[in-house]
This record gives sequence, C-alpha cells and structure tokens, in this order.
Amino acid sequence: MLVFRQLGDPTSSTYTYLLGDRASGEAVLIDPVFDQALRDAALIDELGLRLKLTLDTHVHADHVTGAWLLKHRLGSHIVVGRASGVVGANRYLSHGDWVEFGRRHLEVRATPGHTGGCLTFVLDDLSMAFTGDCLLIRGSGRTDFQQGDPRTLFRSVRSQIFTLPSECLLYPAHDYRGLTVTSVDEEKRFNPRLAEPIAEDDFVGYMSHLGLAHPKQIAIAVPANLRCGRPEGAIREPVVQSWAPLTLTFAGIHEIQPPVLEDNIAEAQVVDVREPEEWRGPLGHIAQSSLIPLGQLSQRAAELDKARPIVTACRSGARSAQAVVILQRLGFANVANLAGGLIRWRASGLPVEGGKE
Ligand SMILES: N[C@@H](CCC(=O)N[C@@H](CS)C(=O)NCC(=O)O)C(=O)O
Ligand SMILES: [Fe+2]
Repeated sequence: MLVFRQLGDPTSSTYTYLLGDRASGEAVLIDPVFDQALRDAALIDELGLRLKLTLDTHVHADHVTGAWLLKHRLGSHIVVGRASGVVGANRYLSHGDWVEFGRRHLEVRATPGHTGGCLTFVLDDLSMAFTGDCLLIRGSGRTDFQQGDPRTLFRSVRSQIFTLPSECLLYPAHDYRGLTVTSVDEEKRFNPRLAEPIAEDDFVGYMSHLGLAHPKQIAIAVPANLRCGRPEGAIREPVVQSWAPLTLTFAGIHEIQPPVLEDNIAEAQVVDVREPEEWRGPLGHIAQSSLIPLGQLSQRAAELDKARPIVTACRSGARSAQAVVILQRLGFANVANLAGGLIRWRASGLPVEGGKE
C-alpha cells in the first residue's frame, strides 16, 4: 500500500509530498521546506514510517530546503539532480535513474527550463508525477533566472510530461491560488501557456511578458539550497534545545511523556487544568502540580513563572493541549502537554496524590 500526503508551506506556497511504502515503512519527502521540517518529521513518525531520503526537484529560489535539517534530525539521505550544482548531497540523479523506497520507486525525468537542473519524479505505475516548477496547475514556472529558458521548458513539458498517460495526476511544487492537483489531460487541454494547440514561439512570447518581481527570499534561498539547506555558521534549528526531551506532534503541540516528566519534574511547573472535583477524584493528581481549571487559565496565568518550563496536564491530554495553546498566546514560550494525561501517567505506574487504586 502506498502512503501519500500533500503538505503545504503557506509562507512560500510550496507543496511538499510524502510518499511511503507501508510494507517496508520506507518513505521519501519531495521538496521539504526548512521551516516545516519538524512538522514533517512528526507526521512521518505518527504514520509509523522511516524517512529514507529527501528529494529536491530543483534549487528553489523562494524557500530553504529542509533536506539538510531532516538529515541532521532523522538521518535521511539527501538526493538532488546532478545538473543542480548542489554540493554536499548523498546522491546525484540523472535522467532515467530510479529512486527506490521499499518496493516502490520514482523514475527521474530531466525537465529543465525553470532552472537548468529541474527534475520531474514519476511514480512507478505512472499514476502520479511531481513536476516541481516545470509545469504548474494551469501555469508553468518562470524562466527568467537560474539558467531558465522558455524554449527548454516548453520542450520539457511536451516531451516528458505530456507523454505520460492522460489520467496521470500532476503535483506541482507551488500553487499561488490554493489549487492542489491536476492531470496530464487537463493541462494538455486547458493550460493557458502550454495547451496542445499552443506553439513554442507563442510560449516564448508569453514568458517574456510575465513581469514578475524576483522572489523575496532569493538572495538567501539560492546560496543555502546550493549547500542542501545547511545553515551557515552556528546551527540554527527551528526549536531551541529544550529542558527535557519533548516531541512535537503533527497537530503542532510539544508533548512530554509521563516517565520523562517524572525524571525532570523539578525543572517544571506542572499545571493541572481539570475541574476541582476531578483533582479530588479517583484519578488523583500529580503531587508537584497546581490546579488551575482551564476556564480560569487566562485570568490566572500571572500565577505562573514565564522563565520556567510549564507542563499542562488533564485527564486524557486533550484539554491540556488547549491549555498549551492558551499559554502560548499569552506569551509563555516554553510549554508542553503531558501526553495521555493522568490516565497515561497512572498507566505508566507513576505515583499520584489522592485518588483510588
Ligand atoms: N512572490 C513569490 C514569487 C515566487 C516565484 O517567483 N516563484 C517561482 C517559482 S520558484 C515561479 O515560477 N512562479 C511562477 C508564478 O508566480 O507564476 C516570492 O516572493 O516568493
Ligand atoms: Fe522554483
């Protein structure tokens, strides 16, 4: 079974694609974004997959790739096109190569034109292709920098993408209007720049008059992407070193597992956000915790020390996840949720005050 997810980065309108082979657990990420790398890692973990490698369709001009950060965090290999000019990758791809994950693979097609080194990745059964910025939905990548060339792009689309089966789904690296997917048939008929009746010279004329400003991040993104997204100098990670091993969920909440909290409890302020009768009830409560019911948290937040880490707790971990969000909104930077709440705390054999056996 194939696992497939389309992930978005709202800042750069980039799409990242997760493909996984359920049987082996091996996964690949196409065009990961540096600022979303920990989110993507959380999803891969929650889906029970292992990130084998990251793929970049090209040297992006508008965002920094997550390839290096994911390698640093998860040990994935960095795979890029040979013609990309990138240094520091684990593997360099050429037209016709295969990228395997479990029993599945992607076929590499060279589709230059947006940049000199653009690649399209085609799934083994030809059901989907990842076109990078070569073919966009009812559009195409621009051709005015990074060895871009409209004639080359036109020929790439016609020879490498429009030759795929008409029902093949096409997934681009960007969409600026929120469109998510198209197909070969649709683009052959309705692409305003590249539809079948349109000639190469028409396309060149269209592309010479786009009048687009350069991407805002180009001066930062291109040099960083030429080194696989490795930061210069000191390592800048989206999450600073934390007081205890925390995990980030795909839902976007930092969590701490009960035994990890028990080991580090002296460091943290534990806030139980249940109602007073639950605090006194059969589940009991963590001895070092203080009670601030969720409904009172905003008004009573001043009772908490902003300089010390906070762990929120409740019965199951649901209300306390909302408590994390409330405290973050109030400017508390270091807040984590007790995963699974008092139920998991007790199931882990950890002590409570009050409560019943
Ligand atoms: N406003 C965006 C522009 C992004 C941009 O130029 N994107 C490139 C892909 S890297 C493109 O080909 N865009 C096509 C278009 O905007 O029609 C930014 O500043 O990042
Ligand atoms: Fe691009």
